[in-house]
Amino acid sequence: MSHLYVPPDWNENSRSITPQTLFFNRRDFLQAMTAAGLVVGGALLPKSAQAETGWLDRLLGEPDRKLQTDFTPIPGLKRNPAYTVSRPMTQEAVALQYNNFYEFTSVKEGVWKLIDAFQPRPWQVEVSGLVNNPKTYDVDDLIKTMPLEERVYRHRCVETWAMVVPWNGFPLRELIRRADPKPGARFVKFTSFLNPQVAPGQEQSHLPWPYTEGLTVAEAMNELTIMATGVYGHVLPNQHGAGIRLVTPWKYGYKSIKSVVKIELVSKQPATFWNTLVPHEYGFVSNVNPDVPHPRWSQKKEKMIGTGDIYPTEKFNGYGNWVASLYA
Ligand SMILES: Nc1nc2c(c(=O)[nH]1)N[C@H]1C(S)=C(S)[C@@H](COP(=O)(O)O)O[C@H]1N2
Ligand SMILES: [Mo]
Repeated sequence: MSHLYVPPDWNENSRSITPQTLFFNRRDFLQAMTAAGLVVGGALLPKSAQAETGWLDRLLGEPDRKLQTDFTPIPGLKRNPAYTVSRPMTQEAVALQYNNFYEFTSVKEGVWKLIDAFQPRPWQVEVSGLVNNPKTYDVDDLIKTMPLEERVYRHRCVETWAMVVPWNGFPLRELIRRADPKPGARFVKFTSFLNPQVAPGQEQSHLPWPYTEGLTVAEAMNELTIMATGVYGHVLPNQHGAGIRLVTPWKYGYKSIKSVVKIELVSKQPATFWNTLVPHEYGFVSNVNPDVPHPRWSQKKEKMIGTGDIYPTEKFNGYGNWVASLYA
């Protein structure tokens, strides 16, 4: 049985969206990929860095399979009404089948197909560095002890696709307060897992694994910044970055690092995955801004996955009220 999330504000508009098929079909997938010219890999990588091979063979070698949708709802989860989005929610089946997770593949439509070997439980996250109380947490304990809430946020990928999803999790600042930063802490460095045995993309040695990201301490302490332990009313499915991920909705999607194993308070701006790989395309700050084009495309508009609806891109992805003062 599937238990696809039914949003509390489910409206006519989102109900009329036709979800993608819940079944993976190799032939249709390959036809779609070839038609879209996507056989080499994801748009974030410039052509010169697109050296991924092997994903096609892996996909062809596996049987067609059904998308997992039978997630257990989190009881008593409350939506925080302070965060509303004036666009329809993205259908869960759409978000589950269109992911950026380069540890597995650069083909967004193929991530969910390659993710079964990934075991996100038990999942530990270390909070350390320039803090008085370093500690390693078990994610299931965090889910029980942190102020868990649901927040509907926009998500804007630097590639111009966008979605609206209900994350659940807690503000990162709660975790940072518990850690009690020392005076020299100015940045927060995030590190994702490293395990090429389950993540075939990590066999690509020209990429700077593990995936890393960073924020200033002020950005990390902003009330918008959350650590998501779930989405659509349940825990995170593998492809969305289980066991725990960062969500910074005013920044391009690549800042929202998935499957975090370490959060460190540091004194210097940390190196990050995309900035290390292609520094002239992906800066450290990476706030959504329609007036600053990507070197290879405009950022003026964005396309909602699932519906294909096009909207003008907003500065700070529409979250200026919360974050503009950080950059004044
Ligand atoms: N570890 C890791 N985190 C990551 C990525 C990745 O490849 N690896 N991709 C990023 C990008 S580019 C985007 S747009 C979002 C996509 O999140 P979603 O697949 O849950 O929609 O995850 C971000 N976090
Ligand atoms: Mo992205």
